[in-house]
Amino acid sequence: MSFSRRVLSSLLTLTATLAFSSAALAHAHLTQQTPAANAALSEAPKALTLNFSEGVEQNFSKVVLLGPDDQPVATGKATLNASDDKQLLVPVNAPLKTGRYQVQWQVVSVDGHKTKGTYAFSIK
Ligand SMILES: [Cu+2]
Repeated sequence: MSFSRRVLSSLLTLTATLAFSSAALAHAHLTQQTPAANAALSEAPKALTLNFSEGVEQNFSKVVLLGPDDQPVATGKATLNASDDKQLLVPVNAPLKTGRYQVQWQVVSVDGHKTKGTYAFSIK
């Protein structure tokens, strides 16, 4: 490969990498949540709030709360904040006992991409 071909080839690779990472940035990533990840609460939350970097589709978004025994806790359906499509609200119906809880979320952003993740908090 000649020098100019090698330069061209690395430029193409760089362009592809940049294009890929800006597409990845457009996905809905969890930016902030209440209760916060790894929070140790003295009072059980009445709801979970999840904020994303992009708008999400309510009908394709799901949040599961697992209790200290790893069983799902009864929650209401995840709904979008009426004035902010980047925020999902999940009412917690059952009184939560002491222990560690895990939140498993899965969303589809308005651009159609799926993302998911987990975080935990505990009640003292
Ligand atoms: Cu995306």
